[in-house]
Amino acid sequence: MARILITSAIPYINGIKHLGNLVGSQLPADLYARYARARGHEVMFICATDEHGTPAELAAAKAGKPVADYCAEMHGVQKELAAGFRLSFDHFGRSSSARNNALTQHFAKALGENGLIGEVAERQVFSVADNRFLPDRYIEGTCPNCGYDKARGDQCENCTKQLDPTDLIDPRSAISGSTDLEVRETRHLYLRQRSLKGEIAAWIDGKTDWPILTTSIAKKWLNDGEGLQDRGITRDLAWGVPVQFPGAPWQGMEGKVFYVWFDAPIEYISATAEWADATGQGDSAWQRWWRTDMGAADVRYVQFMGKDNVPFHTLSFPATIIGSREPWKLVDYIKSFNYLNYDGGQFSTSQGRGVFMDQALSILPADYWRWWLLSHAPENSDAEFTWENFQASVNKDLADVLGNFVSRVTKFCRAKFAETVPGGGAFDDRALALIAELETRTRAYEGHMEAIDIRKAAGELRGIWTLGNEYLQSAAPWSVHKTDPEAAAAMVRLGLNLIRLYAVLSAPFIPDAAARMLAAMHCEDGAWPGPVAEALTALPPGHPFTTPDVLFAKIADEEREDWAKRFSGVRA
Ligand code: B3M
Ligand code: ZN
Repeated sequence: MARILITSAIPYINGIKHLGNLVGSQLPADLYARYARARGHEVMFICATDEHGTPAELAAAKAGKPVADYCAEMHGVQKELAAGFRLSFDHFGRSSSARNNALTQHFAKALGENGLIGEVAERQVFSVADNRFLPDRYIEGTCPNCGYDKARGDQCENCTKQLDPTDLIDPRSAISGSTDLEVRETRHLYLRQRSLKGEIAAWIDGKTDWPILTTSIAKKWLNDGEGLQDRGITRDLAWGVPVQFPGAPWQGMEGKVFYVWFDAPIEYISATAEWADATGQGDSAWQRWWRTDMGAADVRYVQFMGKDNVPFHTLSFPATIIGSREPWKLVDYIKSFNYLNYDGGQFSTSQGRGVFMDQALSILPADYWRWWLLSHAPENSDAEFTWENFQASVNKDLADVLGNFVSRVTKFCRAKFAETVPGGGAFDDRALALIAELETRTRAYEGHMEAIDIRKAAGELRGIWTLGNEYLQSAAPWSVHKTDPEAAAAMVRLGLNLIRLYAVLSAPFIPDAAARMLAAMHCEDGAWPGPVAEALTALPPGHPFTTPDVLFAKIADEEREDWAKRFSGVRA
């Protein structure tokens, strides 16, 4: 038994996430967490909402709410949707928590005392009417390139040209509309990452087992062009972790907060502390996961994230940890993902294009989505969601293969024997061959799950389900029963035990259906199978069961067409 710490990239607070976001971090992290728990490991599975920064401020302003209220509300919404998708976090924290405020300031202080933070004077746009410095995207004006009159200071949305606020014609504050803007000098803290480059490079070089996607992005950022640059870690914003705090090794930083990407990964640690607080435990309960001097040295730490988040987790966050010169746990393995596209284009939060978590659950139960998304996870390249493919996978894998197997075995048994496992007869050669093949495939499935090769694992599981159907088809207990009821009984006994085995093996992918299968088998023993031959004797003759209702309903063509229309863009 090992101890495994699992974190998913923490989703931004500004709105409900789409299925592309979900499959890029939270869902695969959940798959792995469920598997690790099923194998008897001690797991700490952490996620949170990423609540700071300009996007949060902007979204709150748009919703006409104070930012703290907006975040509290959206945290509740995201937490509930996570539960709806059966994401089994030990804790779903908030980066705006008191814990994260304190820990972010703690890290900043340690970095400062280690000489890794410098002050840099910059010239930045100040709005006199708003009495504040404006982040680039808070400045609007006319694009010098295309003439669009609502271009932002960082980029023109119309022609996509990257801009500097000073490029804008007739610039104005996006907050008040005021044109009374001045360029003033302001000081910011910079993290001297360059002086940590050697250490970070050596650490990454040691990670020879990481997925290529992860290491290639890390090395590109480490070595390309000018390589690892010092990085501004403060912003002139009101919402965030204050930079000026008692005991801070700098002065005159009032009104500034840490950059959202500085405090967000620290929230992985803080959320574990929030978990300890919420469960009435002391600091040692979370420190044994994070402090190598407090027991975390033998923890395996695995992170999940989309590819755009990789530089922050391979360079910036490690720079924070390493630079603190304190014994914090560094990540052991980073599983990263490409993008999931939507029906010939991209999922788009701003255009409301694609299926969002709340919408998905309003049309089908979580398991349908979990199965499709995980079995099509964008691991080695970008993947695409199409309604045709979704319909085909669900109808075939879940309804025709798994669901049909469960239904045929239980219904046949009920009709010809009773709603109990029938005794008598012995496994014939066909049954023994099936068991041998299941043994091989179950061990292969474990190997893929261990390696977090999600598509391969899903493929193996699908193969395991198919074996059952093929067996049933060729053994044909319904015709054998006419001449040899004992032989048919042995086949059905094997089939009923297979339902239990399938429930256990499938639970990380489709937890609700798995629970229903176990319940139908009147079985509380969800223990992971050792030798398959042994696992298939768990339900002895005489053991009662209940024939379940349809496990998975097929998706009809009309439904598919209706959904394809409804989710083509612009959310209501
Ligand atoms: N919130 C970006 C994202 O949701 C960012 C991740 C933070 S992980 C510490 O993709
Ligand atoms: Zn433009």
